[in-house]
Amino acid sequence: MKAGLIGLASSGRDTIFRALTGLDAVPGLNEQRQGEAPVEDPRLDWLSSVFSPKKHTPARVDLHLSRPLGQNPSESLKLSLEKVRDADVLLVVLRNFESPALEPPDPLKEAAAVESELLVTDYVTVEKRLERIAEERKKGRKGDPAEQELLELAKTALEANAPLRDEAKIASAPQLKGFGFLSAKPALYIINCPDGGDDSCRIDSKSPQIALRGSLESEICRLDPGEASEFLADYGLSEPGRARVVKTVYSMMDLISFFTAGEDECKAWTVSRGEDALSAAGKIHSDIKKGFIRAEVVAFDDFKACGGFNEAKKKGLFRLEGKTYVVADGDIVHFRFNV
Ligand SMILES: Nc1nc2c(ncn2[C@@H]2O[C@H](COP(=O)(O)OP(=O)(O)OP(=O)(O)O)[C@@H](O)[C@H]2O)c(=O)[nH]1
Ligand SMILES: [Mg+2]
Repeated sequence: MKAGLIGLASSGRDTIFRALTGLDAVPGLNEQRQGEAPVEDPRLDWLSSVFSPKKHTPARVDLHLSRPLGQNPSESLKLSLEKVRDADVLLVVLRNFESPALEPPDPLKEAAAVESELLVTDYVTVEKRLERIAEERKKGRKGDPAEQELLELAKTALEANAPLRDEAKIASAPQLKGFGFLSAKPALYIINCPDGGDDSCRIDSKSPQIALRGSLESEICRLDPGEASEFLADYGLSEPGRARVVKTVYSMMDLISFFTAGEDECKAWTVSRGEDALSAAGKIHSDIKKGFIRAEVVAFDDFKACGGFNEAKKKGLFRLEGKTYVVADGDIVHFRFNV
């Protein structure tokens, strides 16, 4: 799962990047940066407490921080958004704190400015491609009529300022996937609130949104778990903003986790709801997919109730499943394969 972190200049993109990944963004450097936000999961923690593995590996959301939008239009279109073209979801940072040199915060207006950058970028892409198709046609090459029709639909939507994510037929069309249309990606607004104020701000938008205190959250991210929970309690927070963001991304994208567990490693893996065992095997290694024989599966809750593999086996809770088995959230899976 790859998320692109975008926003206008000074919205607090670096701060939110730090709050989500624990990594410092280099001050003043507008370079694109990458990091990972771990998917905290008490089930995986429990598995590790049982197996005491050499490695404990949570699932993660990969994060790509883009350059700020809206500075120099021609540059921003080309450079700012290039690295997020293949993102599955966009995290859009909106400033909601006062800053001496800047206008008073207006997250709704900022959301509209970002959206309009996405629409313009997509419009340029659509126009270029349609021009290309027209040229090819003059040369007698026919091309794919379905692609052209979809592009015309996209153009009409964009002209009416409608993001492509609202146009189900376009957003999911395989013919258009390669273009990486930005306004077709689901967006999560992160409203970056001041430390002293409250974090109950909401904007009027169809897209999901999370208000958090970015600076505070970027401090929480640096603390060890004990200190962090004290800190959270002091500020009346039930969990770190990072966990809220990751959970929301999981639910927006309809993602679930399954586990592999043993003395070497306890690890959580991300799959889409509805994905089958063969595809899940491919997430781990292409050889496991290629040589797939069976998946041994036990549901986390059953496993926990038994306290271990042996007991779960005795009780017959391990199921042998085939390639088309639909993986469930919390499954503990052992793949048998042969290469
Ligand atoms: N009060 C307050 N200030 C913040 C917050 N987040 C960022 N800032 C301040 O706003 C300024 C910009 O924050 P950055 O995180 O660097 O924002 P950015 O979007 O990466 O900025 P540029 O890369 O310079 O466009 C810095 O001076 C931060 O200290 C916040 O949540 N609350
Ligand atoms: Mg920055």
